[in-house]
Amino acid sequence: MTANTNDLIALEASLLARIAAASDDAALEALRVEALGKQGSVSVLMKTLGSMSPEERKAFGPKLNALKDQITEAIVVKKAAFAEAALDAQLKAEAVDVTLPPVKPRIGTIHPVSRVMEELAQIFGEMGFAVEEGPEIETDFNNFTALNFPPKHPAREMHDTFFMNATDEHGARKVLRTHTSPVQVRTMLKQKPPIRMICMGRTYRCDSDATHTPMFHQIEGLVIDEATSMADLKSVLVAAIKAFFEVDEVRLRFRPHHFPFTEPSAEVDVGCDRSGGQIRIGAGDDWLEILGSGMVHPNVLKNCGIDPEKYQGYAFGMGIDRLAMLKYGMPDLRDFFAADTRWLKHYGFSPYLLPGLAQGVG
Ligand code: 2NL
Repeated sequence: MTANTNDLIALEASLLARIAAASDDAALEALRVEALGKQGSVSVLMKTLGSMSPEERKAFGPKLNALKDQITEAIVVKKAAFAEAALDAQLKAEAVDVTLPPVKPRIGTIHPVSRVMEELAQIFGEMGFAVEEGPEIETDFNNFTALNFPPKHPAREMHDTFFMNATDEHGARKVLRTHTSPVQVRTMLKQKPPIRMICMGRTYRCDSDATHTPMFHQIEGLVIDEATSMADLKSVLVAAIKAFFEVDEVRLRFRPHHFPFTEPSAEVDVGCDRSGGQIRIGAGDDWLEILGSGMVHPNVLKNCGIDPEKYQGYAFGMGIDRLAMLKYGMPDLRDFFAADTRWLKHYGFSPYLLPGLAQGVG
């Protein structure tokens, strides 16, 4: 076979046009094999050089080489263009808009009781109270004896208290704590005054009806110093209740009462409005009992290693579940512990919104 310069020009034009028109890498590779492969159109022409006369070879060889180089180059350039386009497409597909808000994973909601505990920790924390914790299974001493409960006090009865089979080192049966007070006992036993603390958590009583669940939540506060008074107690409670219910004014009414662990003791009512079928704290001229309080009984101080001649203190206790019902309008206490995800979805709080100074506790 012999080829002339016109054949070369035609072959070059045809190959370049097809390379330019190639739609993908595979088409390009097929063209490369067709032109430059062992049996390729350009390779076959190369082989004819051997049978040419020196003059023909001198005229034809460089042109053929130039054609081969040009086709090789065109394929390389086109391949690079394909690679670049592929990278562009990939980058576009994988693009992330870092200015978008984060995708919120579905991790459930914060239970209103947990939320109220966060709010109370925030409120009392700002007033200088430390948050202390203790175990739910307690000794008879920490739950009753240290708190000045006489040995035959009705609260110690089987039908009020959940007794464990386990006993302490004195042979007394352990109990599920009936209030959070043992946390304060523990704190007084391990810490010197001044003490300024709250504790919150689960408490247990053998009681179950529309307004009582066998497990419920309490917050208690304790302040011990050389000079504390019912007036201090009242100012702390007024500030805390205002902050918790997010109202500018509250009225508190102290009614004389009896607790074994305080003397004097008072139950505290908060001013409220009951018109319109719901309770509003702050406004109105009605009263709602919300907490118990008093000056710590000297016997309790003594039992906890604190000198009642030098120190005195005040203490208060509230039910957290009821605080949550009042603030967030849940009508039935039993729903709190039913583990119904629809209730939790409705009344629960976003884990992304925490109570704080800037955003308010509500
Ligand atoms: C209530 C009443 C109260 C206390 C709790 C307390 C703790 C110690 C010493 C003295 Cl260690 N007092 N706590 C005092 C008065 C009342 O709670 O109705 N709670 C729901």
